[in-house]
Amino acid sequence: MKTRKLTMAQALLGFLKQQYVERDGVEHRFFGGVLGIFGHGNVAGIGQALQQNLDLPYIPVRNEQAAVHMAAGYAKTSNRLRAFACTSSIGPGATNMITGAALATINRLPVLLLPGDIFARRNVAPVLQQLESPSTQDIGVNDCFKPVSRYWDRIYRPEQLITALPEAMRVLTSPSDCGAVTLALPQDVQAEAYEYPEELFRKRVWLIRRPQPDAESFARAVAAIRASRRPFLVAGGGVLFSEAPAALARFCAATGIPIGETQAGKGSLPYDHPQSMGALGATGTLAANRLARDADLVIGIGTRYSDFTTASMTAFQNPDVRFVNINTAEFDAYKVSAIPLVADARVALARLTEALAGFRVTESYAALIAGLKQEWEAEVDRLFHLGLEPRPAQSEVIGALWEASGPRDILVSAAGSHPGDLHKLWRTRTPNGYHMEYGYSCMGYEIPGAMGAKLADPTREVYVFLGDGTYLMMPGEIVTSVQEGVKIIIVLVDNHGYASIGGLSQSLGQQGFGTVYRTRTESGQLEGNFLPVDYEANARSLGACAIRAHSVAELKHALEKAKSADRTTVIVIETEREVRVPGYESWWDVAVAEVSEIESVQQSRARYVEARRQERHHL
Ligand SMILES: Cc1ncc(C[n+]2csc(CCOP(=O)(O)OP(=O)(O)O)c2C)c(N)n1
Ligand SMILES: [Mg+2]
Repeated sequence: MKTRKLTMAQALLGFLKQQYVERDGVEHRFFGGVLGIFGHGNVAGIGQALQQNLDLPYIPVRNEQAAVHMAAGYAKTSNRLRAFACTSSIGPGATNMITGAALATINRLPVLLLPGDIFARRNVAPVLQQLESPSTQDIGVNDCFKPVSRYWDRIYRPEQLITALPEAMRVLTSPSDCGAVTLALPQDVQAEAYEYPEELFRKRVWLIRRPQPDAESFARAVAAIRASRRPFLVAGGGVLFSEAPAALARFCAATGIPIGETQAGKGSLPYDHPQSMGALGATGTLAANRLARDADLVIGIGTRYSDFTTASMTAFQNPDVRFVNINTAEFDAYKVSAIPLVADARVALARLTEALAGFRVTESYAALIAGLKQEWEAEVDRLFHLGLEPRPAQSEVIGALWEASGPRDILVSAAGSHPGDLHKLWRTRTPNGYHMEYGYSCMGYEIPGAMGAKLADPTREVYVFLGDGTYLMMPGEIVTSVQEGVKIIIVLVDNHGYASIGGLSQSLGQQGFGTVYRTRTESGQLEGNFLPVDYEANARSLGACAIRAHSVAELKHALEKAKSADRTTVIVIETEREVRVPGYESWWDVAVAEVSEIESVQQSRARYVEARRQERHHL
C-alpha cells in the first residue's frame, strides 16, 4: 500500500481539499477554506498545516463564535453545497464555538468544527485552560459540543482520522442529517506523524441525493390534495435548500394553492407571485394567517413547524385540518400527524404538479386569495410610508432600504424586532435574497453571517439590518471584513436598547424592565440618561465607513453612498421605539407568571390563560 507520512493536521487538510459535491450534474469543491484563531491548542498542528496548504485559504477572524456564524452564512447562501471548516485553540477558543454549533445544527447547516483539545498523552496535564474532573480523565470542555453536533468525535490517534473523516462528510453532505460536525483534536496528536494511505487523498465526489417519495404515501398525498377545498402550503427552508422555487411556482400556478412562508422559507416565491401570501405565523401577514386558520389541508414543505410558524399551535383552526409533509428528514415529515412524503422538495413538487393535473382551487377560494393579497400589499405600502416626525418608524427604514436595494441583493438579519418586521414587510424578489437566521435567532450572527453570504456570492450586494443591542454583541468582525475586502452594508437601528423584548415585557405587564439602555441613578435603578454610545465612531474605529442619517431622506442618500463605497459601511439611524409593526391575528406563547404581586402581571396572566385555549394538538 502506498502511503504518505504526514502529521494528523496535514492529513486532515489534505483530505478536506479533495472533497467535492455534485447535485444535478454540477460539481463543486465543498470546502471554501478554514476560518479561525490560533492559540497553543492549534498553532503547531492545524496552524502549521495551513501554512503549507495555501490552496485551502485561511481567514483569521476576531472571535471563534463569529467564525462559525460566517461558516453558517456561507453554507446557507450556498444552499448547503459548500462549507467552511473552523479551527480553534483549546478551552475558551473552543467553547466560543458552541453557540455557533448550535445555530448551525438548528438551521440544518453544514459546518466543520475543529476545536483543539487537551493532550491525549496526559503526562503534562493539567495543561493551560484544561478543565479537570476528579471522576475521569476522559472528559473536557469539548464534550459540550456533543448535544449541538450531528456528528462528534475525538481523534486520540492519528489513524482514527481515516474512519472519522468519511463519517464527517456523510453528515455534512446529508440532505436530512446535516448540521455541525465536531472533530476534537488533541494538540499533541495534531502534530503527530503517521503513514496515511495514499487513497485517503484521492478526489472524492459526494452525490447530494434527491430522494423520491414512496409510491403509496405519494398516492395518499395526491388523494388528500384532490379532496381538499381550502388547501394551503407552508414553504420552509427546505424549498430553498433544494433549489425548488421554480418548481413551487409552477405547482402554485397550476393548482392555485396559496402559500405562506416561514422565516427560513421566505423568498420561496417572489413576493408578487399571485399565490404568495407572504409570512405565516406569529410574525405573519393577515393574508397568510387567515388562510391558514381555515385551511382543511396544509402542505408543509421543508419546515420544522417551529412555534413561530404554527403561532404556538394556534395557526390551524379548521377542526378537520389534515397535513401532508414533504421533507428529506423523516423526523420532520412525521410532525403534526401528517401524511409523510420523505422526499426532496423539488422532486416531490414536480411529481405532484403532474399527478394533480386538472385540479384547481375553486373560484371563490381564488377570489378570496386575490383579495387578501391585494389588501396585504396595500398594508405594506402604508407601513413603508408613515411619514413619522422627527424620528421615522422602523417600518419606514425597512421601506427605504427595500427601495434602495436591487432584486438580487441579500438582506441578512437574526434577532430583535427586525426578524418580525422583515418577515412581514420585506418583499423578496430572488431566492436567498432574504437571509434570516431565525432557528437560533442569535444576536451577533448578523455581521459575520452576512460576510459568509458575501463570500458565497460576491456578485450580490449584502445588507445587514440590525439593532443597537445586537450590534454591540459582535461588531469586531467589521475588522475581518476590511481585512478580507468583503464589503457589506450595515443599517444599524438605534432605539436605545431592546425594543423587541421591551415590547414583549410591556405586553406581559412588566413595563419593559431591564430593556432600555440608561445609566443607573441614585435611585439604584436604570432610570438616567440614554447611554452615550457613538455607534458611528465605533464603526469607523474598526475600519468601516460610517454615516449617521437623521431622516428617511438622509437614509436614502446614505444608502446610495454605501453602495458606491469600496468598504463595509455602517449607517446609523435613530427610530421611534414605540411605533411598532402590529401583529395580524396571531399569537406566540410566552408563559406569564402564574402568581405575582404586580397587578399588570396578574391581568396579563388572565389574558394569557384565555389565549392558550386556542392551542391545538394535531393528532
Ligand atoms: C445571544 C442572544 N441573547 C439574547 C437574546 C434575546 N433577545 C432577543 S431580541 C433581544 C434584543 C435585541 O435588541 P436590538 O438588537 O437592539 O433590537 P431591538 O429589540 O431594539 O429591535 C434580545 C436580548 C438573543 N436572541 N440572542
Ligand atoms: Mg435596539
